[in-house]
Amino acid sequence: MMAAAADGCYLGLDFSTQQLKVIAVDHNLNVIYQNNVQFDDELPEYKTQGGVHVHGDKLTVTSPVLMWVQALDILLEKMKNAGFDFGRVKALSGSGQQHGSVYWRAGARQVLQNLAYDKPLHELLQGCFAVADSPVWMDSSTTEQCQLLEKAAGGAQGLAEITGSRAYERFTGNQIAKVFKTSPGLYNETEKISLVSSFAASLFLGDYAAIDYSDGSGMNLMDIFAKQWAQPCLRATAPQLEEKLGPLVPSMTVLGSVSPYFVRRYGFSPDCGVVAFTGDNPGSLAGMRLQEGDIAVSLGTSDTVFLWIQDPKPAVKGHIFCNPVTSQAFMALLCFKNGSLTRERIRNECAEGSWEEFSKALRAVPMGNEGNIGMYFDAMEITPAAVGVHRFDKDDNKVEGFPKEREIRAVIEGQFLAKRVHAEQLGYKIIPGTRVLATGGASSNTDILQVLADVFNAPVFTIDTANSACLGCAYRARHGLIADQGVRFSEAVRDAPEPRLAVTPMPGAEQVFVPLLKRYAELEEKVFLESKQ
Ligand code: XUL
Repeated sequence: MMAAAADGCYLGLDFSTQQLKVIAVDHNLNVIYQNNVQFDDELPEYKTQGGVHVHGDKLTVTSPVLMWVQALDILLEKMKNAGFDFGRVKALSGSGQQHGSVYWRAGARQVLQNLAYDKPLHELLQGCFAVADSPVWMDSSTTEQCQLLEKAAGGAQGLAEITGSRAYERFTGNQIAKVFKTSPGLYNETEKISLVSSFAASLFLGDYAAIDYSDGSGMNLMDIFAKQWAQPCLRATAPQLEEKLGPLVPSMTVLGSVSPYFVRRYGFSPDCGVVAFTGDNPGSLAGMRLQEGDIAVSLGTSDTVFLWIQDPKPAVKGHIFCNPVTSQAFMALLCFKNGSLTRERIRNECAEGSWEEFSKALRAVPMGNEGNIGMYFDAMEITPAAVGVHRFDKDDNKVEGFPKEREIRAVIEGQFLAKRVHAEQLGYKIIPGTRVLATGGASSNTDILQVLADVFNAPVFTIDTANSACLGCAYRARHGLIADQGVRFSEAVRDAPEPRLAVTPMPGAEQVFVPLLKRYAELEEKVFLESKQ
């Protein structure tokens, strides 16, 4: 029997590096169920650490694809045993760790279409994968392939202008090129290549699921503006690749209904829709309900920034992806390696290890740090590729050190200036109504958030993103069912919990920081060029 609309619920799954997660939300978007399967603990026979195998060269990193399949068997069994009513699920969607790839052997599609419901998926699909160990995003063994691809696409900037990113080792095209080069036999046995996301969708669909625009943007193979495969990139990667990749679809596409296997084995409704799966970062953007003009800043071991961008300018730093909640916009992802460890080092050296003292110092020195600027790249930074501590006085002269309180303000202002500078270089614009959404460890410190609000001249809200990718995909499942009626994602998730307002910018912040942003950009470029020599 079909569940009444008000009883319906939506599932979001997240096939991430260390675990598989599920969240169910009801019609009002309240979370009604969540569970997970930890790969290392619950599937010890695969002998993974943190969900992966790091190979002898330390550069190659893979995960057994059958482990992911078996994790889904376990998760669904857990849900069944907990009495979860699968018949209520109106639609499901999901996300996968970005960039990872799955190689289906010739004949696998037939197996997917004819799954015997009395057996678990991992038994049925045992012979279906030409490559047993899927390359994942932690792999960095494809430098040679990256160089060849950039050459074929007119250089790093040329490739970024087509695909949204310069060549990165973990990006799928370069991984596929390596499989073709090192194991041409296995490549030729492969009838279909999926991303982790579209592979997971294929399991539910009982057929090959299309790759969505947003996760497809993490491959170095897609023209993100034309939303098609970029032929020069395909040609430079491997033969017959377009056939093996299949079509690209908007991220909100309903791909079909769940396969009869799930109806008979678990009691799903035959009408339960499968909405295209996407990457975990796009999934998080949906979970955070980022809107036009918003920026999300995750303050963790490394700091990550997500942006909603209308008119992107791809660069050799950062990534531009198609936006997962509307085909009319883009998102950008920036990663800063020196995050909380650097903040903690300065706290230990200048504030006796106390966050309270650290906060006091932030309050004691006026915003703008009297024109002093610092860059603290303790480890080789990603954005930009530079290392070392670099301090400048108000006249751009290099200085050896700052007094303790000034050093504390310099590290926080420097980190946030960098985020705004790089965001704007990718085409991000602060607009009236812009919100900065902060998350991660340091987002509990209001004085740090005050600096963030001042540098962006926008209010800062805090959000909990522990499960944002998974939750975002439950929201996307709901939106997918009504997207073709013209309902926007933001309308579909209006009832979801709101982020909490933490701080608003101080009067005069824009006047202080506009000149500093310009100086920071110029000084950082200088540091970057010096580092290259
Ligand atoms: C993004 C990336 C990681 C993975 C993590 O480019 O490589 O964030 O998506 O799962």
